[in-house]
Amino acid sequence: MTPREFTNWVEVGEMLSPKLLTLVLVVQPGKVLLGMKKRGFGVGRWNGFGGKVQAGETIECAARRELLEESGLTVDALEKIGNIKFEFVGETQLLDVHVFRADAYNGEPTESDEMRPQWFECDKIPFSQMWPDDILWFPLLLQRKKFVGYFKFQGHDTILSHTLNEVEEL
Ligand code: 8OG
Repeated sequence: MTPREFTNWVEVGEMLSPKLLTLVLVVQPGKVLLGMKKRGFGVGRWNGFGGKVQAGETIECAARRELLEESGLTVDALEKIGNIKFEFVGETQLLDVHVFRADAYNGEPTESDEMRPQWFECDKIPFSQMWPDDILWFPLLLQRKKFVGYFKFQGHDTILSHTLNEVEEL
């Protein structure tokens, strides 16, 4: 990114009101748990489990709550693995998604009103039925590499521009 692009990026980012969201990917050797979103934002797409951070809640508490509500699972350790910001042309909200990885879980994946969970082998992840940015950062998550990204969308299917970088710390 050039200094000029960075300045534009900061200016755009500051004009948009941020909305905090969580996303948890449960990973086991050679496979990852995804859920088919049954309603609302991202309906019809496979995704990790997550949602909005509520007032008075930490981001990690929100991640655990949403994981339990949507998949029936609890986890001991949640690893902060990514932070992705999403801008949608014509919309004033900037989605600020905090991505976590969990490698051990308790319970059995259970269908909820919102999600139908299913395990996928890591070489058969259904990227064509996922948000289009996921194919870019999933490999980092699976290799346990931390990352930050910014995606500018036109509608829900087209990425106009993006940045994605590995980082040491989040
Ligand atoms: O509560 P709700 O279901 O609306 O929360 C949206 C969920 O979708 C939340 O977990 C964050 C996640 N999410 C986005 N954009 C993207 C994206 O581009 N890729 C993936 N994998 N998840 C996303 O909001």
